[in-house]
Order: sequence, then C-alpha cells, then structure tokens
Amino acid sequence: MISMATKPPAPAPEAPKTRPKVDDGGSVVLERRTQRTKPPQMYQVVMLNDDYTPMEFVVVVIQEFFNKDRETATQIMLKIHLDGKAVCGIYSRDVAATKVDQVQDAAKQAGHPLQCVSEPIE
Ligand code: TYC
Repeated sequence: MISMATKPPAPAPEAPKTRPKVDDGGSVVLERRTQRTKPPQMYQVVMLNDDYTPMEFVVVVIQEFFNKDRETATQIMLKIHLDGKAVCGIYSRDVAATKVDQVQDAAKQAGHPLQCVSEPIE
C-alpha cells in the first residue's frame, strides 16, 4: 500500500473578534465585550477673583457663557469673591477653551481684568 503524507488537522480557527457570532445551535448570539475606548478627558473652567471687575459683570458673564440662571450665577460669583476661584462649568477640551476665550474677550472689551482658566479634571 502506498502511504500518502497526510497533513495533521489544522487547528480550529479562532473565534471571530467581532459580533455577532453564531453558536452551535445556529442561533445568533451577542457577546459582551469589555469597553476599549476611554471617555474623553474633560476640563473645568475656573474663574478667578480680582479686586476690580464689578460683581454684576461677573454674574452676567456666568449667566451668558455658562448658561446659569441669575441665582446660580450670583452664588458662583460670590464663591469666587470669597474663595478666590470657582468652577463655572465642565466641558470637552475645545468647548472649555472656547468658554475661556469668550470670557477673556468680553472682559477685555469691557476693560476688566477678569481671568479664567481651563484645567483637566481627575
Ligand atoms: N472681587 C470683585 C469685587 O469685589 C468681584 C469679582 C468676583 C471679581 C468674581 C472677579 O471672578 C470674579 N468687585
């Protein structure tokens, strides 16, 4: 008898890494996957106290650019006044940078030294 070289059986192919997958019974099943994408880094816009910017101006800026009602804006302004700084809002990097620019532009236009900064959180 002529013996023919036989290949060893190929290893079973790996399960596909994508969903959906067909199980032994032919049903389509969804596999739970661990989340691979990190949530984006967020930034807090912090407004700083100074001795010259009028309180009313700060309240209006917080209302206008951080979408706060007058009551909330007043509380934030007073926190800045008393503590030296306070967070006005939390945003993605680009939105936070835009808020800082808007505040700086409005302050410069009005001739006030009001400053705010964007800081990564966590
Ligand atoms: N300290 C200012 C004043 O007494 C008021 C003020 C509040 C200024 C908040 C800046 O971010 C600020 N007129």
